[in-house]
Amino acid sequence: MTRISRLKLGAAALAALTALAASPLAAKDWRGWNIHPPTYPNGIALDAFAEKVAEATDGRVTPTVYHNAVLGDQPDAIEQTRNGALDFGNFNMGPMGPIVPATNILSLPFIFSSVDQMHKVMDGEIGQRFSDALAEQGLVALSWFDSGARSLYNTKKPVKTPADVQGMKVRVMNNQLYVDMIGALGGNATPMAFGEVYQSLKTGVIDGAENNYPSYESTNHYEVAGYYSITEHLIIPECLCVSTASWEALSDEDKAAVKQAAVEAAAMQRELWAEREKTSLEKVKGAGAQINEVEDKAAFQSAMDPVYAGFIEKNPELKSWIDDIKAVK
Ligand code: GTR
Repeated sequence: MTRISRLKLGAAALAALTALAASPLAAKDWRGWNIHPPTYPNGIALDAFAEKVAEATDGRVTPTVYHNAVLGDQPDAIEQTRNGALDFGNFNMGPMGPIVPATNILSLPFIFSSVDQMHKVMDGEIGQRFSDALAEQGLVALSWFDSGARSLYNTKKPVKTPADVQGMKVRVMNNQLYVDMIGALGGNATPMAFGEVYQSLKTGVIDGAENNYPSYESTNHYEVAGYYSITEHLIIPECLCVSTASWEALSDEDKAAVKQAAVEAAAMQRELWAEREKTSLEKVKGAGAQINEVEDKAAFQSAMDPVYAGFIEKNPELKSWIDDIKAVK
């Protein structure tokens, strides 16, 4: 074979390969982001999603989940998924707020009366509105995961009244609403990546943070911040979101298979979540964490009035969404 004909053959093979990669028949190796370890309810459910997708699409879509935030912190991962550098991820609606303003409603303290009510809202017509808002920003929300209720914890003392938060340095997720929330209690909020919180608590850079029992436990924050006060100020759902670019590259049949796998993964996650909340609580208690009830929750709620007022002033068009959520019983 002459050099020219070898070159021609090489070029033809390359063209064929390129065509194959662009065709809907080529296998798609999806990369997915997870902030938690693979043994966390979300990690287990995401791995099950990946397996189910590969099976139901006969290998046309082969997702891999990258656990422990190895692909970047949450705001970065959201951005990467929007622009198609990542294919999917499990995202909390907290750090989603700066990108998809409507989702900030889910970050309003005490917006839901219970986790059950949050499920009702997210699984119904209002949930669809959030999905539509996400879709406008390049994310297809296929199902909703549970993230329980978030409460305050710190290295110093039990928090019983808003006054106990006075002067406390509290880590929050990346969203101005949380800065306002802690500010309204007289504390100083520091937005910080999840993975940096342990060390910052340990070295006294911050006094406290806030999260649900499973995250308080899985990150070992309870070892360094032993006072956990049941404020339950935030109930924030999380999506299993796919990049619009990756989604649109699928055939209708594969879209249906991926959607189905995501719905099943969410059902699995919620079941595992309920279990994990109990085991995490047992574990942190067993390790000596002091958990206290907050009797006067109403005091925390009314301290949030300026946060709501500021939000409504900035987003008057979203006021009716708040009323709609409150009307779901
Ligand atoms: C967890 C949540 C994560 C992340 C984390 C945090 O409860 O599942 O997605 O948002 O909290 O506080 O950063």
